[in-house]
Amino acid sequence: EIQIASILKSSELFPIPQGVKLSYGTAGFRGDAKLLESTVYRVGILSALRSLKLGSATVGLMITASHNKVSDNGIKVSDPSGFMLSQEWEPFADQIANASSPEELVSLIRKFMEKEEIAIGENNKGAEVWLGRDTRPSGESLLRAGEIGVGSILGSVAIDIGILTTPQLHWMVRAKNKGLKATENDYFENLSTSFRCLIDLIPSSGNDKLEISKLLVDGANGVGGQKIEKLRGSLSNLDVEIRNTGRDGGVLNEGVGADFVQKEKVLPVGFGFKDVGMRCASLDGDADRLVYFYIPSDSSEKVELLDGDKILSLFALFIKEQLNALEDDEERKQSRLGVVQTAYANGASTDYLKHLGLDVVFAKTGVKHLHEKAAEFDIGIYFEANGHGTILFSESFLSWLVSKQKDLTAKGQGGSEEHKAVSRLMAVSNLINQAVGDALSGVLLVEVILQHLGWSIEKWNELYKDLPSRQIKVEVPDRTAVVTTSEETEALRPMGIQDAINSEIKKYSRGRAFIRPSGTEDVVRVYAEASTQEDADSLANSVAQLVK
Ligand code: NG1
Ligand code: ZN
Repeated sequence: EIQIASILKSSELFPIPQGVKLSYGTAGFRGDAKLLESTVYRVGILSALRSLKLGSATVGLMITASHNKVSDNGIKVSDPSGFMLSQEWEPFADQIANASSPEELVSLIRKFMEKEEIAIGENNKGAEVWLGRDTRPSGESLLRAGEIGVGSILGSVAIDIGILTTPQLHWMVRAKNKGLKATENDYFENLSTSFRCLIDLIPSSGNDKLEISKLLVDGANGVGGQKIEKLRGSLSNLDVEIRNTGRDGGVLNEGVGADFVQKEKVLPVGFGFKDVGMRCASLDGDADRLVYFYIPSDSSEKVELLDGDKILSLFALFIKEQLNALEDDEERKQSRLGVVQTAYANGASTDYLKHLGLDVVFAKTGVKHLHEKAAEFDIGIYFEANGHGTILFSESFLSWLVSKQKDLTAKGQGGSEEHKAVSRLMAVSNLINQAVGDALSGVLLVEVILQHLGWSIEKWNELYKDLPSRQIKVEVPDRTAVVTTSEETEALRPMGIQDAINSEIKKYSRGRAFIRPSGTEDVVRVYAEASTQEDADSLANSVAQLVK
């Protein structure tokens, strides 16, 4: 009863805004920051309960709206594993976020605790929640609301771990629960050490082929550029210039950032003709997405985009090369590596990956879905076209690598190609964030692979040629009117719309198109591709007309 009094009292501070329906969506709650205090407070409560449910393991709360506009904000939960909140808890998140009064809130919490058998008492250790935020000005007061939510569950501790990228928070939560060193400095040290290790393993011939040219980074005026600045000093073999750090008056995600560059296919602010031929990377507002681009010498300020699919392809190629160097059962070797994409993946990338002989699996939009499928492989690489992705290594495969390395060393084969391949795979597993997609670790892995292969960005881009594509956002009165199949490639509702889409698709060579309601914005998304840009544009436009 003390517990209930405590929630009743604190929830009075955070009245729910009228007339908004909140949903956990593709990546947590998002919306106008001014309307989110009650939501963040309530997710604070949820995160404390999550920690209690899992034996007081540390849970993470990240306050960010990623690539959305600066006046928006959002909140998502990191499970103790560092992965996204278990989807089983999402309905509870939706319920409490929408509870219309303190009494309803308390009753929902009570019922849920009973069902989940969560007890608060002297015999239990309290909950522990780490809260991080991006650079949005609304982040600080929202973080306070989250702390009060956590604190309303008796015996809980809320720890403010400051301004971070989303992947840093997930990494730190994961490390903490594994009993590893888990500060931001540990994160940086882990990145620079494993990067160094991969650099040292570059075959000497690869090394001389490419003079290490400067990398230009678009920081989206957000947290990512600032963190690379901190990391830069401890990296050798990488020369980075960071633009759009947010300190020169630029606005977060406005005309900058990975989402802008990928969706609009134009240069971010601060990049222009002077940068022709330079290797450029763009991060999103919370640095969990990464795309590359360059301006070809034959055009004026046209952008050549290397999206998540191309990053995935580069990673797959490199990993496959290492697997090939292992003395391993041939069949096992083939089945160890799998890749996961979504319906937004460019058709040409899927063809390329299949051509490499890889197992390509499709998942619904949203990394929680991709992650799940990637975890089924010894090495699972997942990427959304927008640049969010990572490489997961299974625990059993990692132990296999460790014993392999020991064996080879014992046999005096420490300098063999196989030993090097094993060491590279282990270094990749340390470098690339095992919790979520991470633009910082992604940049480092792309850079070291390019150096390893002696490739320029143009050469990398030639792996395959993207099919022309177009994305459009359509504002509609009610986006939930669009219901898709579980694969998201066919619309079940409104009735008849899929037939109409199909007859548009038929008009184009290599035509493909689909619609789905966004889980993070109040729009319906249209995706189309075809053999020419004009066709892709025209297909997208006619499908958009059907949606309106
Ligand atoms: P929605 O708004 O549900 O399409 C967008 C991205 C997702 C994912 C989430 C989370 C596209 C088409 N969609 O989701 O892939 O990254 O945001 O940030 O890029
Ligand atoms: Zn993001």
